[in-house]
Amino acid sequence: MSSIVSIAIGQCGISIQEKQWITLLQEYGIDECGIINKLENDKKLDSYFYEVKENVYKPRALFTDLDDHRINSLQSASLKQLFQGVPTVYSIDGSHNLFARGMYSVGSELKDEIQNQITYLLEQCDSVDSIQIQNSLYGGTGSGLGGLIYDILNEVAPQYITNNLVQYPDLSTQSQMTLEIYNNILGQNKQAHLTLILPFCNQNIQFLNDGSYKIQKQKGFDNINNVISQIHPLITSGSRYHGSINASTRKICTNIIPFPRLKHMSMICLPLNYYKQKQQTQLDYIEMIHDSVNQEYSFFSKDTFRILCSHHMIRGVDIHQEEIESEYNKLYRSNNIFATNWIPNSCSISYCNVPCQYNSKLIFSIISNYNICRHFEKYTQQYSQLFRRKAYLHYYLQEGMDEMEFTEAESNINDVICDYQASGYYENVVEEDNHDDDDQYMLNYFD
Ligand SMILES: Nc1nc2c(ncn2[C@@H]2O[C@H](COP(=O)(O)OP(=O)(O)OP(=O)(O)O)[C@@H](O)[C@H]2O)c(=O)[nH]1
Ligand SMILES: [Mg+2]
Repeated sequence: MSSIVSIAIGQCGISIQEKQWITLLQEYGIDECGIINKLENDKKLDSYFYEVKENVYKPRALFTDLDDHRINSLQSASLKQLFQGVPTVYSIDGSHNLFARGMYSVGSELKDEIQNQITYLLEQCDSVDSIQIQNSLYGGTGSGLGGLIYDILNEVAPQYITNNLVQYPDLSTQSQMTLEIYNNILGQNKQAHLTLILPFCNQNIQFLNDGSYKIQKQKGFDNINNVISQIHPLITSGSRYHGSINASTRKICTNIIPFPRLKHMSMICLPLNYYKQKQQTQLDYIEMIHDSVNQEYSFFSKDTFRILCSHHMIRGVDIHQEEIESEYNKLYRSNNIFATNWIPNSCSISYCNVPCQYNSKLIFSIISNYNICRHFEKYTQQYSQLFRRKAYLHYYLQEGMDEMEFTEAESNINDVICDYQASGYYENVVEEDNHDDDDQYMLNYFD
């Protein structure tokens, strides 16, 4: 049985992962002390958990941070017994919101311990399905310590799938922190060896949740984290459960990554993303199929999708494969969506016959499209403005960073943008102009 190792980095990563373990406990029927209540045959327990003694399970997880605040609260939360003995590696020095402290000065003191813990977790697995990393690229810890951990993984586990569920800045709003622009690009530069990157924006998820951006601050991140916590177990469900046409994590990655650097996906999960808009009883696969390529339901950006390729996982009961395939076929050949036409079967579909605990019918879509490229273009521009004047650079250099790394990061992101453009970005824009004269956005965008 293939196992999944989870690594949480910084406050955002740890908070989301804490919720994810609650989701997984419910899915597997394990209580908060790690004791299994009822063994079900279709549940592959040793994927996310490992058995420490008879019927007692622990998460295959590692929690890391550059301060002890969030890690300490894990020890006092309702899951403290579950997390007892789960490795935590942290410092009390803080990142000061600097990538360089996570990657170099403070991070380097933690490097050996993190490497040992990751190696130990991997050695505990009979075989590894994938390594999951959860963080934000806004902060110094998520980006810097994240970058260090990406490097460690490339050193000790280059053969495994690494997927990074990562919080990206929202395209439509102002920055929260000045230095997030540096942290973000420097952190992304370190993602070169990861297999799959799954970005989400808090604002978009909150909007899907209750139709308002504003409520987020009052409510904290609980709602958002609840939604995100359900995503990772879905990606691996093809590896964990029976399906008539099943797709393991590796199979999905192979189909949706036509070029090594184009690995940033948009995700849609229905009915999760409908939230209160639609009742469970109203759900039908045909309508969900159409919404599964609608950017309005995306976790990342609501900009028009220009689809390079996609994978749709249908999970549940009453699946009529032929009907679903024919509907996707019609959709991808229609003028209703912008899909690349030079990849003959750009839409792959898999079926998992074990429904998830919340929904009897579910479609989880991973879509490779050009929205991330817009984000890169906007952010590199801001980054270059700061870097040209060497603003804030001294903080990073004091922590042992070389100025060359700033230049290299800028150049690497520009290479990714070029790869997106070479894969048909402009062609899609021309197509759209023919279809929709009112959409001035892209015309202005390239002026
Ligand atoms: N969805 C979600 N986002 C969060 C959460 N906590 C923080 N964030 C977002 O993550 C970004 C900051 O990242 P943090 O994880 O707090 O920072 P960090 O990685 O710990 O880095 P430093 O604290 O700067 O060392 C901000 O954009 C927050 O809005 C959370 O629990 N859930
Ligand atoms: Mg923090």
